[in-house]
Parts: sequence; C-alpha cells; structure tokens
Amino acid sequence: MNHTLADQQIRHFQEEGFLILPGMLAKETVEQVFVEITAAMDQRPDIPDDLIQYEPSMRGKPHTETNELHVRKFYRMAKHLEFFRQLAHHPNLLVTARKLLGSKVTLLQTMLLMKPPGISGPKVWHQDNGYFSVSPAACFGFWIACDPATVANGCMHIVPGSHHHGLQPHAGSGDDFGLTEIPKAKEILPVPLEPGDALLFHCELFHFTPPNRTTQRRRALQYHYMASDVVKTPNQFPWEPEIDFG
Ligand SMILES: O=C(O)CCC(=O)C(=O)O
Repeated sequence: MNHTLADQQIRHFQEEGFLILPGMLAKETVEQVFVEITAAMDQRPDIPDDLIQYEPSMRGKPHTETNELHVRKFYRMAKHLEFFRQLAHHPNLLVTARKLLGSKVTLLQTMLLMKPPGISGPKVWHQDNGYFSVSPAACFGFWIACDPATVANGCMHIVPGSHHHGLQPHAGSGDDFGLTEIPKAKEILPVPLEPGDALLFHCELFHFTPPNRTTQRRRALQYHYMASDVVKTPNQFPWEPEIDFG
C-alpha cells in the first residue's frame, strides 16, 4: 500500500500529535527485519559497540545463542546496516515525512525496540525531544510493529494532544530519563498494533511502554525524521543524523 496523508489526517496529527497508519510495511519486509536482526547478532563480537543495548538485568552476563532475547534495543541500524538504511527510503516513510516536514528531511535516529519477553523493563514516560533537544520541534517518529503489539506485551501508550504542552521537565539518566510528572490514567491511550502497522507520533508527545509480561516477542522499529533545518541545543544525549535527504 502506498500511503499519502489526507488533509484530515494532517489535521489529526497537528491536533492530537499522532496517527495510526495500518499497513506501512509489507509482511515480507517485516519478516526480513527478523532475518536482519539475527544476522546482526551473528556478527558479534565484531558488531559496532553502539549498536546493541542489553536489558539491564542481562548486562555483564555471558550471552549465549539465545542472546537476541537479551537485547533491549539496537541503535542506529540505518547507520551501520544496509537493509535498515534502505528502509529509511521506503516511500511510505519518506513521502509521509516530506508531507509533514517539507522537502528537506533528515533521518535523525533509528532503533529496533526488542522488548524481550520475561526480562524487559518499562520504557519510562518521556518526550523524545527531551533526548533530541531540537528546536523547533519539527520532528516525529514512526513506531512500526513487527510482532503483534498488545497491552500485555508492551505496546505504545500515549497521551493524545500532549505535544501542545511543549517540552516538559525530565529527570534520570540513560534510558530511564523521563518525565518528572506521570500522566493520569484517564489521559492515557494504549495503541495496540498488528505487524506492519505504524504509530506516527510527534516528538513532544508523552509516551511509555510497559514491560512485556507475556511469552511472546514484541519487536518494533522506530524511525525518526526531522526537518533538515532544525537546530540541536546541547544536552546530555549526543547524536548524529543517520541520513540527510536534503
Ligand atoms: O519500548 C518501546 O518500544 C518504546 C521505546 C521508546 O519510546 C524510546 O526508546 O524512545
């Protein structure tokens, strides 16, 4: 399916800070994502250090053939791995990015969010721009389900419209850097998705994922695009753009 956003969807994104886009990636592409993850793991220990983040409970432990199930995140796959670099050019992603951000866009960051069953912790409530610090906040992410994403296995939870609050105070370190004020239960919308479906969300939308309490995997891709002319203000999270489409 080739996605072009309708005016009504653009208005929804502006007002609510998110869109649900079914069928962004084909089944075959999602299956190839799984193959590529395993191939990347097989390159250990030659894999670049900044590519893999293990679940905190698994850090410092020996990793066996099941180590893929110990991984919390792959970072910067588009920088290091050709398949994920090519995926950034997928028309469903790039055409949508240009429609929302203008013709000059930059791929700011890519991640594979592995949320392994049994051992994964939550991702605390946060705004991605708390990490990025780009100004203006002309930036958004696609969160694309690769496995079925459910409330029980850790799907995205968001607060619709929260991007209108602007950047809010965050505290904590590393991956636990999060909002100092946790949203109220009645404001929260869980976003279950089928494989290949995407949540597109503004970089200042409040979001969170709970631990995976099931025995099923919950892998997801995250691609963040920004307008090429935004400026990064210094903070504790350094990053370099992965691809410039300018
Ligand atoms: O756990 C997830 O899938 C979401 C992670 C997330 O929002 C992030 O790392 O910025």
